[in-house]
Amino acid sequence: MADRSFLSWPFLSPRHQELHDRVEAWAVANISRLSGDGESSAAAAATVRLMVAEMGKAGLLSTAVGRDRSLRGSLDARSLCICREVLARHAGLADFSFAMQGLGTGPISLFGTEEQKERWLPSVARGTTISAFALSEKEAGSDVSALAMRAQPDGNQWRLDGAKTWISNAGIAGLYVVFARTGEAPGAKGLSAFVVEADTPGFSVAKVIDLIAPHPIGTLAFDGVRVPAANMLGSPGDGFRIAMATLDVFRSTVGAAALGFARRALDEALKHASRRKLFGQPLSDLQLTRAKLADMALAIDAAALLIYRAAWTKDVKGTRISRESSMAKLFATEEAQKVIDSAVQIFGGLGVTHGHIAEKLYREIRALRIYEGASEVQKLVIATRLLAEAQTGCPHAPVGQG
Ligand code: COS
Repeated sequence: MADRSFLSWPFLSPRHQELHDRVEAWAVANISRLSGDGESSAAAAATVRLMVAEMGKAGLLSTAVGRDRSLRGSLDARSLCICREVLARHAGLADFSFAMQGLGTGPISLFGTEEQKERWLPSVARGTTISAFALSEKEAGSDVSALAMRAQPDGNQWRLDGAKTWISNAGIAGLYVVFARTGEAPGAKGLSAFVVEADTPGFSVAKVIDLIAPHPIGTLAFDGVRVPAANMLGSPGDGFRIAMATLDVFRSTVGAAALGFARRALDEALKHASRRKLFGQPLSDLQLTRAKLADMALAIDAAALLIYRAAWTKDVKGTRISRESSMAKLFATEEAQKVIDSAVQIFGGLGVTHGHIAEKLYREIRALRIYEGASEVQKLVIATRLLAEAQTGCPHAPVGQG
């Protein structure tokens, strides 16, 4: 049984506890039935389709897209973190299915007009449309301001040309939020965000990418894709800020997914260490094992504190949380990698056996230290905010827009 003590921390309220229990009950009742056996990209895509549909029916996705009535339509970072933590503890693809419905529509939830929200969010919340966040390009993953994809005005439309890669849900998404250069200014200031529906002529999936822990991901091609002006989010030139503010919310939730993986690794390691006999005693009686377990638990609690601090700051203080969410993602993902590695070590040979839970977690966690900003990028964000704060003396000093 995973540790629940964090649910009574002051960052969270009774409605978060209720959400935790609801998601946990859904996960216990449904995840193994929905998880396919195969470990290919195609099998993962089929599983994600199924999971999204079932999560939609169960009402879980309204939290992911900020359509939860009790929250009056806003994204609640603590709820997102709780859902991701619980789902990741059960299965990586369950977390992925939930998270991408949120990230893919995050720019609409945060920056869309009421009309745009009404147009695109309900079907994503119902699980009948899958969404995707299309930012990265071959030469612009970490360096977003180097983005090359173009969008040019064409009458009452925009014409999009170029390619995106490493796009989660490529091929199964019905809508993509796409960032492209509209050229108001050089670098970060010349980008805009558009919603592109998958059946728009000129749009195609050029390649499916196979990962060590498969999930649907690939390369997209845009060849004269025309979208109405009404599909632009915000104003021309707002794209970089929209992308970064969306990532500010979702980066702490990546930390929460890592936390879920780490909690599972610790739970499994505790059970194994108590049962396994070695040198005439349980493995857990060995001091070296105890030291490992203590380090794992410490990393998990520290990560949880950073994650729920970041989420609380967004929800309650409403200030920019670039520093807090980058710290949460950086620490939680890096520490989860170590926690899971320790679990593999405690399991010994079993831990490196294909299909074993520790082996699966070992593959699942790796990508989280890279996507939505690699650990190195998180350090840049933290240092930039620190320097800005040092100059202004204000702990949540805006830098430019923000
Ligand atoms: N909210 C609002 N505005 C923001 C912001 C945020 N979170 N972050 C930056 N901005 C603004 C800045 O204030 C700055 O505005 P001014 O020029 O008016 O001061 C502008 O945007 C440019 O910011 P900055 O100079 O920090 O941009 P850089 O090009 O140096 O980029 C990094 C900074 C590297 C941090 C950014 O490109 C990044 O996060 N990269 C990783 C992207 C990523 O996660 N990729 C994975 C794809 S999604 S799976």
